[in-house]
Amino acid sequence: MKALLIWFVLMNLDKLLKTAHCTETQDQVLSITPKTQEQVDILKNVSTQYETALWQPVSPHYIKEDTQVHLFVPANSSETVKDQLKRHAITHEVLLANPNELIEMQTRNDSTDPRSSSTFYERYHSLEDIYFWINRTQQDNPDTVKVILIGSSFEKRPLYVLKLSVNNRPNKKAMWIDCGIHAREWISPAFCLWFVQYSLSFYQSNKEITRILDNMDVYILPVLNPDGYHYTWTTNRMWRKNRSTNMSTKCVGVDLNRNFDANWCTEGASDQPCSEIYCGAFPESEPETQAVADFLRSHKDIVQIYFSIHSYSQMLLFPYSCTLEEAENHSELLEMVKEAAQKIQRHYRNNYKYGSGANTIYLAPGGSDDWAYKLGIKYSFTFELQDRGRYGFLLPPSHISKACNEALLAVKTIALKVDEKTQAPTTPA
Ligand code: 9B3
Ligand code: ZN
Ligand code: ZN
Repeated sequence: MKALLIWFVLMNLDKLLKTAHCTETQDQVLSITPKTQEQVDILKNVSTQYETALWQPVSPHYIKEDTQVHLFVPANSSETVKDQLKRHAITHEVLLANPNELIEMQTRNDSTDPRSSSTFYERYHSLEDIYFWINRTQQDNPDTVKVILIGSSFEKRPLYVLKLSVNNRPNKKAMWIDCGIHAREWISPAFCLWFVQYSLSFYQSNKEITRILDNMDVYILPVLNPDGYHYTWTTNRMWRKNRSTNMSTKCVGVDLNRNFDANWCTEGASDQPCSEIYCGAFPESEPETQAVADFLRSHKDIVQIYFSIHSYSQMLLFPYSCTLEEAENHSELLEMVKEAAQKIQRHYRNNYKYGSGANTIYLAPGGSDDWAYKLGIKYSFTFELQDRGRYGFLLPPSHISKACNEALLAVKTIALKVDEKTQAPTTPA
């Protein structure tokens, strides 16, 4: 018996040691709420000086009193960071004790694993898989799906847009949806795939999607930032920006949602290349931004609705984010997101905030929705999908279907409203 026990202990020594040490040696996500201006300043310092990744807010600049900060702390800075917090009597909670386990769960579930029980659309997919899926989707639906190459990324990966078109009615209008502007927001590309699959499956059986597709073409860009997305699969799950490099700095990447020409690089963006909200050298300096902007400029007469999909925090936003001024059709846009949020509440019992970007999250210039709005696309939206911080960017695959269905309901609600408003009246009043 004793021998058996000794044998057991020896066999599991590594595991036992690891568990005993786990609070010191593992990556963690902490939730910290600074109570005083001093604590705010300490926290700003900690998140910039040590190797950490801010989840919320997006940049130290936005850290303020009595508002939760979500901070990813890698194992090697764990001790120093906690020390600093302790020394200034800043309390923290562990939001995620083992983010690595979550990360591993979400990556091994890719289609290379045939044992995976959930369906293709309830898993996250590598960039290679998504390219493969784009190709196959077009081949399987040659009459409705076209693939358009709109440009390429900094690292020369193709930017493919899927065009869904069920008929050739003259003067057809269109809707645009882009996903994956920010690399770590994995639920976003998952939504674009979900939307395409839903549209192809339920055209003719669901009356809302049928009406939408009968009356408009849909352009879908599943991964706006393929270099960043690829990087989150191979190297750093927390990466946000693209992967462009510049002679004048060692820091990599531009925040593509600060690189559009809408009050570019004013308050709410940074001209520092090492910042997570770096606006780039000039508006549309990045090939990804330029490809999207060129495509929308050349289709601005037909595109009526613009959607950009992000995560996390559950918000339905519309212009402006780049100024506190109200958009010309503010009340119309507010009405639409309000209806969408109410429907989500009723169907899925989940709460989404809504409003203009600047009033609802923060003042932020250079975003794609504001730029599209200024271009003349008067129904322009940014969605922040699930969740509200429980898992943050590491939303487990088991939550994909609910998160996507909520967003789908919001897209359908808004698209139908726009369709209704813009139908030429059949009989004059
Ligand atoms: C930011 C801007 Cl600049 C915008 N126009 N609309 C939404 C946002 C929020 C996203 C961001 O880029 O910070 C959330 Se991840
Ligand atoms: Zn984002
Ligand atoms: Zn976000």
